[in-house]
Amino acid sequence: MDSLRPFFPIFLFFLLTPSHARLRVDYYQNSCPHAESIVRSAVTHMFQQTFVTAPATLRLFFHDCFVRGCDASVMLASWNNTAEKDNPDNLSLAGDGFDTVIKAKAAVDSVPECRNKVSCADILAMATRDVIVLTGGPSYAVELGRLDGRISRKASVRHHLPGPDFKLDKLKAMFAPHGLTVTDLVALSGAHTIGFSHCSRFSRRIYNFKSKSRIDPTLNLEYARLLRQMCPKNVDPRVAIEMDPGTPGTFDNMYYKNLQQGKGLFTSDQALFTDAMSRNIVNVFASNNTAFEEAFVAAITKLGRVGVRTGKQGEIRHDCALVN
Ligand code: HEM
Ligand SMILES: *[C@@H]1O[C@H](CO)[C@@H](O)[C@H](O)[C@H]1NC(C)=O
Ligand SMILES: *[C@@H]1O[C@H](CO)[C@@H](O)[C@H](O)[C@H]1NC(C)=O
Ligand SMILES: CC(=O)N[C@H]1CO[C@H](CO)[C@@H](O)[C@@H]1O
Repeated sequence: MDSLRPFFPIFLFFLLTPSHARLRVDYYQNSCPHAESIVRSAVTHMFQQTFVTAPATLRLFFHDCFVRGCDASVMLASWNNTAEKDNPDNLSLAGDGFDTVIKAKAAVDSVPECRNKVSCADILAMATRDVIVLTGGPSYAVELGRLDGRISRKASVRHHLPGPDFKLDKLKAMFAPHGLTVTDLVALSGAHTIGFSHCSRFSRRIYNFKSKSRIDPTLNLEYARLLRQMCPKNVDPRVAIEMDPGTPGTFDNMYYKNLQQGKGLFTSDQALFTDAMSRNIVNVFASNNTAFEEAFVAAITKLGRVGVRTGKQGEIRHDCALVN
């Protein structure tokens, strides 16, 4: 027994040392001590100009982290349209999220001591926390020290982002490899308490469902009728509707109360309540906003650790849209 002991720590060290080991909340303390307040004021300024800053930035962070890790690869542009952002799913990535990071990066870089010291990936992580606070959600300390990636491929997107037609099994299978549990999945889905969706992302649920009424039976009928009004059959593809009809501008637990009433916009939302495995978590978050906020902060902190690059695996991009 004793003789085995030395092997375990060594073995575990190589296999289990998490890649986020070097993230720290005070990472820029010496190199750019005011990084957070500079980012916050740039984000606040953007938010005051347009509300979409908030949902667009929050969603951008999710997409960044799920595809090749939180390395701002989602922001890279390519001359031949082969980057992550060129994936058809990009329609959902409102330009405001990109603008927010670019503006905050410019604000940081305008301070001489900070110039080219703060990564785009970290700025996106900070901006995400800031938009959550600006819309009434919880504040939290953001772990920092991510480097920016050099690779971005359209083809990586399809297999890494969940679709709105996913049910719990597929959602779980996509979150688990990132160390995210069902509780994390339910909490993070609460991000749909703000923001917008294009009609095409749920039109099957209101027009083409395999049921007599053609409407998904897990959908609240009154809500389905309202959705049909807002999204008529030949709707302009640019039309986008609020995902949380209750309190669309506020980051709160209304999303879960909606699910209890069959008002989850996507199959992937409603499935969290339909499936007995996660229903109780939805009920807890619906009845206790504090419980939701705590779980959300824990989950988004874990999300921010996904595939983090350090050392030679990355760089601090000078321009968030281009590798150095
Ligand atoms: C659980 C699986 C998820 C699925 C299937 C999903 C799917 C979608 C879809 C289809 C849209 C609408 C896009 C459009 O038509 O414009 C959307 C919007 C959004 N999603 Fe998710 N999402 C998921 C999880 C998340 C997570 C984890 C976050 C963040 C933590 C997030 C944040 C957002 C936000 C904020 C919007 C609104 C974007 C805007 O208004 O610009 N989603 N999501
Ligand atoms: C697009 O550009 C990238 C980077 O320059 C290159 O690696 C890739 O092969 C190009 N793809 C096509 C289809 O031209
Ligand atoms: C709500 O959740 C918080 C955090 O988990 C917990 O401390 C509190 O006791 C809960 N409140 C109620 C009324 O259950
Ligand atoms: C906003 C944006 O970048 N839209 C692009 C999304 O992807 C399609 C095709 O992949 C492009 O045609 C759009 O310009």
